[in-house]
Amino acid sequence: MTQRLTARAALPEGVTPPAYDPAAHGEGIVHIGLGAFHKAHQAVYTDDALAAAGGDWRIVGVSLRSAAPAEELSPQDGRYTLIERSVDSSRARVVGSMSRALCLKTDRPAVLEALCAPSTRIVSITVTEKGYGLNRATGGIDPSHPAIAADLARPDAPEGLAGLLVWALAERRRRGVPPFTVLCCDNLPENGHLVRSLLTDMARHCAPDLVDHLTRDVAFPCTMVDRITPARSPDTLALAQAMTGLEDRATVETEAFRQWVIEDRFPTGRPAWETGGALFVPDVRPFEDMKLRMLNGSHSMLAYTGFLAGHKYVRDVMGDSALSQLVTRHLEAAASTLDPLPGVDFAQYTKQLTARFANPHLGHETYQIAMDGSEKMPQRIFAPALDGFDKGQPLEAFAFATAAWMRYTLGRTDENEAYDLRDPLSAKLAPTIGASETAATVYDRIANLPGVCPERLLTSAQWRAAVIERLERMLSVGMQTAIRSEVAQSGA
Ligand code: CS2
Repeated sequence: MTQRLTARAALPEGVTPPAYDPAAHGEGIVHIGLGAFHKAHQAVYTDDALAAAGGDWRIVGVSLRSAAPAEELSPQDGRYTLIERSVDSSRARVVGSMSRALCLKTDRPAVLEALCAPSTRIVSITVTEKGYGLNRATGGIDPSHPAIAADLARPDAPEGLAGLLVWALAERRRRGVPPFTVLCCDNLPENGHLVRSLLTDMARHCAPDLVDHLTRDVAFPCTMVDRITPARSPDTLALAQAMTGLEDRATVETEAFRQWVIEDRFPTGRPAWETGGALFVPDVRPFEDMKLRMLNGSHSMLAYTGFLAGHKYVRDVMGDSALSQLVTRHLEAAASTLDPLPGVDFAQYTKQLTARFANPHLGHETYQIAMDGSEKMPQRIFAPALDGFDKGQPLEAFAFATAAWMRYTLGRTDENEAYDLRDPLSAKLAPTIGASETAATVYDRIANLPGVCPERLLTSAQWRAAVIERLERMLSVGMQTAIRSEVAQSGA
């Protein structure tokens, strides 16, 4: 039987072990959202910081609902193999920065204690866009979000992110323990401000005397996070075993590239993340805009078009010359909505992104990226479209991406095969059974859903016509042909 990866397991040559003794370092961070992205990103920067500068900064990983991540990690002493895949090499390293893995549902007392421990100075978060229960129009809570509704009903037994953090911050104050810094690592614009406004509104409803404390004493630095991390597949597990000779049920596969830009506001300290290459800046916003609009925006566009054109992986999209031209067009259109960012060359960034997307060793599924479109489109496509609109720039690239998303929400391929939308708004986005829809009725039905499309785009006849024209083509000739005619029309 193959031995399991643990703290004691011997690693073969070529697999990098932690360059420090993990057990000699205490805990300092609770991370909420124990998915592959955290394990490929913040946990790796922390691993590098512990190796370079030490400190009691190991991570207590917490998932809110699923017990699987803790069940995978706990028998392995929190260790896992990270496989970093560039175009010409694959490297395996074992990450030692995670001290424990817990699940709120099954280990509630331990999670609550970790959140209240004076040693916990940072709570970082990756729960995906839809995990917050945010009402984008007000910046406050969305009471119809299941976790928000549950926590409003029982604030003393929180299940969701907002309820849990408000509870923990109140409990720390009651115990006389200074607050932790809240570090949002999800792809949301001004993510720190957004989480502060979410928690403040939650507190207004269930702990009103905490509101001042939240606004005055708790730091919410904004961050831009980047590392393309496909969902784990059976091939990832097999690769980890082939590279390490050990069984590792918690392994993660990712690209070699990584980037982290952070506002340096950590009143109770932080790991030396700069030793792993993190960049500390006074204002993250321009970096966030660049990444959300260029990387994530073109990702969403290529996911909807690519999935419907029959491309399983992003690398296949990049091998389709027509579609890859539209990816470049999208990147350029998104770049032109940005203010100049000193030290960053957007043309260079575009080249780097297309090379990253084309990485032949990453099995990054278009279907994975296509998930949760209603939560992603506003910051990725509509915000730059609106800026472009205000500046009088061409809107074709954004209209094409919007049409592709709307086409995707219909839930059937051009061959009439059904697929699951996987979107919190699925029920509202999906067409009414039996309804006969045209491009215009699909557009009007979706664009007018509350909170989906910004008002000023909604009232633009030019925008509406540009999206409908493209959606009409996608519906009548199919995605593959629509892609080719978009290229022909645009001269991309
Ligand atoms: C992707 C992101 O799934 C998606 O929506 O666009 O997860 C993307 O891979 C990361 O943000 C890269 O840093």
